[in-house]
Order: sequence, then C-alpha cells, then structure tokens
Amino acid sequence: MDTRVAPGLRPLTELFSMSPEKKLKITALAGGVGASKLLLGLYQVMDPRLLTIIVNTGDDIVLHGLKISPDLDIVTYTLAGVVDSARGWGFRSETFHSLKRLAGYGRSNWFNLGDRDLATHIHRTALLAEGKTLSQAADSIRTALGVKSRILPMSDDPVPTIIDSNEGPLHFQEYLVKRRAEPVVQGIRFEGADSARPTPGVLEAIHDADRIIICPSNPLISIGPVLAVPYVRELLRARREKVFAVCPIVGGKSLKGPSDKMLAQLGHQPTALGVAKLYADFTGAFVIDPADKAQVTAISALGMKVAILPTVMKTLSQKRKLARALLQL
Ligand code: FO1
Repeated sequence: MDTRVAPGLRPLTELFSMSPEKKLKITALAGGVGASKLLLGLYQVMDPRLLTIIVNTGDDIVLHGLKISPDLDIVTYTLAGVVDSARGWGFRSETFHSLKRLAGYGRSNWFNLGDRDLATHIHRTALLAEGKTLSQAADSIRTALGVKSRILPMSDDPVPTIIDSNEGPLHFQEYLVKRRAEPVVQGIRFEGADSARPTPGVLEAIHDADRIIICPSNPLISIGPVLAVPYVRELLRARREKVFAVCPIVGGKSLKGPSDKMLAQLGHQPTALGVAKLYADFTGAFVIDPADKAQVTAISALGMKVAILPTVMKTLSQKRKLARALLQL
C-alpha cells in the first residue's frame, strides 16, 4: 500500500486507526493566549479538519490604519507552530524595526507590532479594502500558514469591547496593554453586538458539532463577546448537553491575564464557582482543576456535571493530555 502523503497531511492509515473520540466534530469558542494552549492540544490529538474554532474579535483594533485582530492571529500562529510561545502572541524570533521607525515618525508604539506580524495586518487590511470580509481574510491567513482547522471570527461586523473604568471608557487593548489592566473596571460593553451578524458558518458549526468546547479564556472579555453575538448563546442553550466549558480560574487565580481581577471588580466571585455561575445556562459539563475540587458540590447544584482534570497547561504534553481527556469525557 502506498502510504506516502502530501506535506502537512496525515497518512490515510493513521486516520483509519484513530479511536472514535478523535473523529468527533468539535467546535471551540476561544479567546487568545489561554485558549490556544488547549487548541494546540486538540489540534494534535484529533483530526484537525474536524475542528472549527470561533474566535473573539472584540479585542480587534485599528492602529496605524491597519486592522489588527489579536485573538485570530494568536490562534492561527499557535496552530501554525510559528507563535512566540513565551509571550503567547506574535511570531517567534520577531524583530521590531518598523515599530521603531513608526515611533520615529511620532506614532504611538504602546502596542508591539513586529515586522513579520505587520505583514499579516497589511494583508488583512488590504483584503478588507478590496471588499473581502474579515472571515475571508482570516481564512486566507490560516491557509497560507498551513493551518488545517477552520478559524472563524465570531462576526464580520465590528464589535469592539469597551471597558468603562475609573479613568473613563477605554478600548480593551488600551485597558490591557497601554494601561496594563490598572484602571478599575466598572462595566464592559460590546459595542454594536446587538446588530452584529454571526459570521457565515458560526451557527452551523455550533448546531452540527458533536461537542462544543468553551476554552479556558476570560469569561468576561474573551468568551463574553462571542456570547453577545445574536443567536450564539441561545443556540448553545439549545445544545447545552453537548457544551463542555474549561474553567480559566484555578485556585482563585487566572490561568492567564486579568480575569480574576476583572471578575472581582464587577462583583463576581473570582473562583471556579463564580465562572460556573456565568456559564450555567448553556453549559452541560464544567471542567475544573483538582485544586478546586472543594467546589464540586456547589457547581453541581447549578445543574451542571463537573469533571475534575488538570487544567494548568505549561507543557505540550499537558495540553495534549487535557485535550485527549476532553474528547474522552
Ligand atoms: N499583548 C501585550 O501585552 N502587549 C503587546 O504589545 C501586544 C501586542 C500584540 C500584537 C499582536 C497580537 O496579535 C497580539 C498582541 N498582544 C499584546 C496580545 C493581545 O493584546 C492580548 O493578549 C489579546 O488581545 C487578549 O486575548
């Protein structure tokens, strides 16, 4: 038998020998860095062509006339194996000559756009100017980088996340990167969400999935915007038994970013239980770390099944292990 394969494709023999759980059609809801760890695990342990990722675009921002989509890029670069894994965003071994020159022209440089990363933003902005949609641009970028899973922005319409803070309204990137999450959060708005349309394929991907995974992302500003797109939350509710959410808080601390601080400032408990309360209406199974097993009874009382699995993913082996366990649950 000829088992030769084109570069990047798995040998047919490997697909036939896959266990049934690896053939499940999976749809994941994702933010950026935290989500990408689990997504990389899933990408490696299942047939990646059966994985569809719906990504938050509330973090998108226009800088220097360029459309930047940080979470789409983080997910794409991670699955393509080109991400700077220490930072979790941007290209590995990146240089910043263009940004220095831009600063020399008096332009702001608080958002670190690397030289190769800039090519992505130029390409995306050019496609949009040529009349293409954000999802067509995302597809062009992921296929060029050899990513086999479908990556869908939650909406082709802009839905910027605005943080109402003690310093006034701030775009999410201004709050997170420019102001280093120091302002006190008083409210969060997803501007334009009410009239935004889900990207073509988003509702179908939720409807047709064998399993829907909510990645361990910030529930307020990464998963929150996706849920705010019309019909998404309602459809998840209708498919609740198929929805598995991985908690992004372990032992009262965020796995990544300021989730714990933001939850507390907005009056939620910065705990697994606090996140479970935000997800209970559309989640059938809630995955927590062994460190939080004391909260099982309280979470179960919300009407969800609870699974205890190690959710801290520092190594590739931990990412693959959690992914495999999620497929086998
Ligand atoms: N995060 C930072 O903390 N500082 C940066 O300068 C920065 C630049 C950046 C450039 C491109 C990109 O795709 C992501 C970038 N991020 C940066 C990450 C990003 O701000 C956030 O982590 C996500 O938006 C939250 O998911």
